[in-house]
Amino acid sequence: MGLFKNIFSSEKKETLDKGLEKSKTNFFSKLSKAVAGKSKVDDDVLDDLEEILVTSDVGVKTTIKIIERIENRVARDKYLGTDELNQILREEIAGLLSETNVGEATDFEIPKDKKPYVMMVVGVNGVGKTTTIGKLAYQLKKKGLKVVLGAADTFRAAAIDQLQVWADRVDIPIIKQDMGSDPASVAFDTLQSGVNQDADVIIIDTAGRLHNKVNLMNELTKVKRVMQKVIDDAPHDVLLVLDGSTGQNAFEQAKQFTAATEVTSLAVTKLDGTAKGGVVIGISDQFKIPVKYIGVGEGIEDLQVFNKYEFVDSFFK
Ligand SMILES: Nc1nc2c(ncn2[C@@H]2O[C@H](COP(=O)(O)OP(=O)(O)OP(=O)(O)O)[C@@H](O)[C@H]2O)c(=O)[nH]1
Ligand SMILES: [Mg+2]
Repeated sequence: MGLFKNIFSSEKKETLDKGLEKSKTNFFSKLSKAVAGKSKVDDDVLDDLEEILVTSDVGVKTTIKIIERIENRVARDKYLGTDELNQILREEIAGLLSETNVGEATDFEIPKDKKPYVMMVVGVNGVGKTTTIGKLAYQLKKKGLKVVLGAADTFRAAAIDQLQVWADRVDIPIIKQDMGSDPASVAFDTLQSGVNQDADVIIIDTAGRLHNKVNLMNELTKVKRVMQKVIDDAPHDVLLVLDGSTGQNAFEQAKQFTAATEVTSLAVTKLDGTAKGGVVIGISDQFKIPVKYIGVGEGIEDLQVFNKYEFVDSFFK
């Protein structure tokens, strides 16, 4: 099928295949039970499939759309063998996701017309913001871009240290202040420094935990406003990081954040070691905001540019 052009490096594919292993094992063991002893995709199989998709964290809305597509196909083709079900799922889910085509990247790159390109990374605590920033900075630096980090999560001393560790690992500058200082002030300093250093990309880490949610959202708004004193259209990208291993919780967080603040892209982390990888299918179907990156491990190389076809291909194989 032409949809799955082999444009991906085999190494990337291997990491993805491995990362999705648990999700796949979970899905296919349920699916093989559901089709055991049945040769034809009938109403019972479809009922079971619906339940399996929902319990694999694809989400109810997206599951309904997938089932509808497969029902249409059954009506059209009259006889669909259960042995074809994987292939059909692959095709129909890829088809569904291609309907919400929101500018998909194929490589780590940033728009060239903004320099410095300012990214602000947001999300609740522990989802993988700092780690994602480190991995992303590494990839961008590999592309020859000059990257500067800003430690605007001043809520915990360890948060600043953790970003410092990544800056050292990637060997790039970091702008920071003491714990408890004003995050907006750190962001301001970082943007100024980035402009002075002629940086290509600035990535700002933010706190995921404050005394309450309203505080957090107010702070993010303030950080943005202060950035605009240095670069009037910054931030150019607000990247919301979601922990894929929390399944439906990741959905909820995406809903809440996108309602409270402007988010322009998504990263879904911790897809390795979870059986809830199906959540990415639901998120990329239901949010108008593109999933740009996925985290498939804790290592520096374990961030991938999300490609939905590749993902579906890996998942249903
Ligand atoms: N397995 C796995 N672990 C990850 C991934 N991304 C992040 N982690 C781990 O998740 C934990 C939390 O990551 P952080 O980057 O500190 O998360 P954070 O959002 O910055 O957290 P706060 O600073 O507390 O708000 C760390 O132990 C990371 O190593 C991933 O893709 N896979
Ligand atoms: Mg952090």
